[in-house]
Amino acid sequence: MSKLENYAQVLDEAALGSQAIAPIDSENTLSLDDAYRIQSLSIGRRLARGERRVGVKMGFTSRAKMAQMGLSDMIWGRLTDAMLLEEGGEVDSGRFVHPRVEPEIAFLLKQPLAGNVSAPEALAAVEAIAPALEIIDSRYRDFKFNLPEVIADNASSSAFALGAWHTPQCDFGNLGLVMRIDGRPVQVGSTAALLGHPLRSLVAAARLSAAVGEPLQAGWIVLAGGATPAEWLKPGQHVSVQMQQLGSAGFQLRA
Ligand code: OOG
Ligand code: MG
Repeated sequence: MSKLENYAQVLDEAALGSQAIAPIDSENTLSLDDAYRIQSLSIGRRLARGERRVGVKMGFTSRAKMAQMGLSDMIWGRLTDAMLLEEGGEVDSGRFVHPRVEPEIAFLLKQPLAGNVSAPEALAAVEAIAPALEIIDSRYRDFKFNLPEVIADNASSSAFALGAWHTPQCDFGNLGLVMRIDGRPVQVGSTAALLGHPLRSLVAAARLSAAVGEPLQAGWIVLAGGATPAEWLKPGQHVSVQMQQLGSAGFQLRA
């Protein structure tokens, strides 16, 4: 087994067993290409177990998220069907190491989208948009990592919840949003926090996915990234995000 395959196995097993691991790049020797290769191999293990690829998640597309994690380069990860929570559903806290939650907006594509596309071209490929919550759960101890480490760990992706799909006809470039934990507002923000307009995140997803030979597909979901800092999540808590014009998404973390 190659070194990269070995890291992919370690990360996949950490996710499966909800066990934190030590950093894998403490010597700063992994390149970004190595990191995305590890991510691909690790997701390959999930696909081999029967999970299905359903899209892409973008990370560090807002200043709030970059500042919180101390990294300033956009990253992306691969979404599978096992990460999608049932609408308004419950999820077992045992599935996570140390989960955090952040408010996002999701795109559902009706056409493939690849390469250097303009914002209007990206919009033309969108079937629907929905408010979303992402549960991120770094497999690294203390939720601490450098850029190659978080990329290798599939950008901390763990689970996501979606609200109802809406037509993308409305102007969604600056929709106010409130994230609540047990009814208490914990983060307030706007979709404008995502690169000035969340469509720019979709444009970036189209370019980055095509660059590794996995162009965005019709039917795929793209998560545009956290619009505010993430909040720690405790067993028993209920989380919701309410977005102007788009309604809400939510889930309960089962104790
Ligand atoms: C990395 C994942 C970043 C986002 O939306 O910015 C991300 C992390 O914060 O652990 O999902
Ligand atoms: Mg996110």
